[in-house]
Amino acid sequence: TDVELHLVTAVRNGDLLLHYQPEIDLLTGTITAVEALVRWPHPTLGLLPPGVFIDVVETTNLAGELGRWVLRTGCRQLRAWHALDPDGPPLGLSVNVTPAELITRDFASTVAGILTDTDLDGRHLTLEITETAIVRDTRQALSTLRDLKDIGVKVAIDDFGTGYSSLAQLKALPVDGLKIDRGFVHSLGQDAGDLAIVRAIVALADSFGLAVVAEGVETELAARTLVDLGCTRAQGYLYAKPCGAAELETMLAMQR
Ligand code: G
Ligand code: G
Ligand code: NA
Repeated sequence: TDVELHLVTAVRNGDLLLHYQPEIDLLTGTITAVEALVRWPHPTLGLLPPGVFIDVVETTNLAGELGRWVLRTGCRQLRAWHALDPDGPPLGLSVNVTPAELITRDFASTVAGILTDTDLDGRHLTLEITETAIVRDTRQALSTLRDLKDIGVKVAIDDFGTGYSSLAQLKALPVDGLKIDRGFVHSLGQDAGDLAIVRAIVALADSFGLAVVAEGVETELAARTLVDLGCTRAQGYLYAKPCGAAELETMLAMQR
């Protein structure tokens, strides 16, 4: 289709844009990391969110190419932000990885190459994976995760609590963190079920030694409840929507 053709060209030429959404330390109110979120500035339809085109990317074999562009662009930007504040606590970057990318054999070496090219230390990078990849090809996913660990990159399971991986799989996975799905977070403090689920996820993360981040925090009540439950890192519209690099840079400057 027309959209597919345009998208292929946009990905090939790098005519895409990254937005960044802050991840907040709830105890200090500071930005500790950002999540890169891709946008497609379409010539006639405007700035398109990934929901509109990520499926096309998966079905047209563009996932690898798009993923490499996002990683390279995000890592280069993060390196530039580190240079602006060399003595401050180093900002982290989270990048979403599609299942197709994660189960590609050379994925970890691709990441290693991008880290070298952009002169970025891997410990500042967190790759957000989904349980889908693990279910689709457990062997290859595990092998890639071990290689990523070797190069010092962190991995978090995104949308945790909505997928199909078992606790047995979680136990065996070399990951560093969990991101609590926003479906459990947006009504937190008003819904007994969500409270029980988030409490259980935080306890699970604690006992596995995993970092835990809540996404989709929209109210002060949800934020307070998270702190009460021991989850002190969060993302959501209450703090900031995804924004362009310049706007994020202004926010970073304000907290220095
Ligand atoms: O920004 P928005 O809410 O439209 O994002 C919708 C979904 O697209 C999110 O679940 C997010 O994980 C995914 N997404 C955003 N940016 C990227 C990206 O760079 N790569 C991949 N694979 N997925 C992304
Ligand atoms: O699942 P993932 O973390 O990749 O999703 C990121 C998407 O979630 C982004 O597209 C972003 O726009 C959206 N998002 C971020 N914060 C909030 C929020 O507080 N509420 C809602 N509804 N969506 C959010
Ligand atoms: Na994500």
